[in-house]
Amino acid sequence: MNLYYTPTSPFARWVVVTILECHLPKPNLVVADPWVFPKALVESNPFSTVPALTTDDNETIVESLLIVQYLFRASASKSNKTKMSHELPLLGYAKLLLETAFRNVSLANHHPDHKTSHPFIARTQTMLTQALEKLPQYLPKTPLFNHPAHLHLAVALDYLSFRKPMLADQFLDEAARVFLSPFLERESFTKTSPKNFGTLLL
Ligand SMILES: N[C@@H](CCC(=O)N[C@@H](CS)C(=O)NCC(=O)O)C(=O)O
Repeated sequence: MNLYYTPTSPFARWVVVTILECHLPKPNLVVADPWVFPKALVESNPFSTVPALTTDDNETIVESLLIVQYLFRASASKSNKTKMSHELPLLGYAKLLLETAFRNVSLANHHPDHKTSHPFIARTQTMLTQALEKLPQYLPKTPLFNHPAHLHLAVALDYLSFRKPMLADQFLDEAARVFLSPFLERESFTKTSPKNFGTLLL
């Protein structure tokens, strides 16, 4: 199996920390910059997005949630008790928090200075503010490292802290920081930081 990814992709990061923390089957990691339509990636995924997983049956699975779901199903370990269906509301919240932050950052970064601001920049900023106001409702009391939804929330909050520091300062209170900090100390997180992810071997 090959997992196409970029070292800065928070979606790929979630897939890989979940593989490490939940002891899922380990694909080969293949760096592919989706923005330049690399041939190998486009042959498998015509949308040229990462993460994308090619299986041993030569099928391609795209979308981080589906990749993690596939790897859970493929997991030989019968002792793997974690079920993706647990805490779907939290998983959905964390997923959209990351998707919305990523869209906001991408649009702002690629926005040509001389044009009117894309309406999705303001819209996604509003979405993020509204969603972060509800963070205390979603925040788990105890961080679980082998839990895909907790891992996703931690990846999303770390992405926000890095890419949207003003929003993070405003909304990540003491409880949120207490939740996040033990994840950041895990090997799975340090190995998948943008600085280290490019050289990670699973
Ligand atoms: N919904 C997708 C999001 C994947 C995504 O947007 N990946 C970014 C890299 S972090 C990408 O491939 N961007 C290239 C593009 O959108 O053209 C998932 O969960 O896997």
